[in-house]
Amino acid sequence: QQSRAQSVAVLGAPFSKGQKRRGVEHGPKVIRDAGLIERLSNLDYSVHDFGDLNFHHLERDEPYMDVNFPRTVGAANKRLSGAVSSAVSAGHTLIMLGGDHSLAIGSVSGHAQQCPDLCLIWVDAHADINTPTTSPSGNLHGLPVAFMLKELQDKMPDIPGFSWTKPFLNSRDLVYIGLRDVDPGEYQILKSLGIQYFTMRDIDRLGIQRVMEVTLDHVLARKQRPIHLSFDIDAFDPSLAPATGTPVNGGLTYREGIYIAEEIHNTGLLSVMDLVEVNPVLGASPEAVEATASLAVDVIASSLGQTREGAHASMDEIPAVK
Ligand code: B3U
Ligand code: MN
Ligand code: MN
Repeated sequence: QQSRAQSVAVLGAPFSKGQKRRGVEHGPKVIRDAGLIERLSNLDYSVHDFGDLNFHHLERDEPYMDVNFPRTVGAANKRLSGAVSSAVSAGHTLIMLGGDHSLAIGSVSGHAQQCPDLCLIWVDAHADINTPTTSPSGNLHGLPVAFMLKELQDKMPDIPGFSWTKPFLNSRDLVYIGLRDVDPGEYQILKSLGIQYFTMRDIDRLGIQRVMEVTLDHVLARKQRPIHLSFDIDAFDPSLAPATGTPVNGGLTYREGIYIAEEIHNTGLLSVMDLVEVNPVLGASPEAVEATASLAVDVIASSLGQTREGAHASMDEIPAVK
């Protein structure tokens, strides 16, 4: 089961135009500063830090149907999509550091270019499946999943900036974990497409162990396939991850979040992971920012095989008396 890809690549995407609050573009920096690269190197990977992408500033970008910065978000995601696609084709397991969650459009679509049979596990307080018509905010970080789903094709208009991408995912290949703030239109979409999801209430009822069993069974039972894990830090309770744009009370505990990551690692199928929505500007104190960033590092390390029982490859015998 421990089929570990030897090579992990880390790619920063300092981008924030999928929502209105400034600061989330500094996510990659604070997650790196919390020691990400060193932690991954300790896990016996060869770690390739690809640095941060450069996103171009667009002078004019009028809203389209109340959707903000469509061309800016579209161009950034086109770029990210190409970078993710080439990292995956080079054989890396890729960690994408956001940035806001609109970046999943580029990340998942780039991954799908190389792995058309991928499945998607979305860990988030929010479903991020609004269409321009259902969106209450006009923020593109509330829409990324709607761009991906084949079943929503006729509900999505041609948004300027997004002509490069076409829906590629079947709704049965998607599972949500951690939901607790779902808009009316999103609820309608989840129900009418029969999407598998686990709200925080479901986690309370079933326990995280059962939730992961059903999740992995849902996406892997028919076929072993590459996993895309899209992890929004706001899935965690705001007491653990305060430095984020839209915190919602009643989120994942530390242990639930780590357990999700460990179970995904144990499949041996993690191919790309997004870690998004860490916003250092919104932390009430430097400690709040550090706690959030260090939680992000813990989740990434656990997704890549850090265990709570140790298992250090470099020590396979009890050291003898010298
Ligand atoms: N569903 C709301 C709020 C939201 C979505 N994602 C985040 N917040 N982070 C929306 O704006 O679409
Ligand atoms: Mn999200
Ligand atoms: Mn969220």
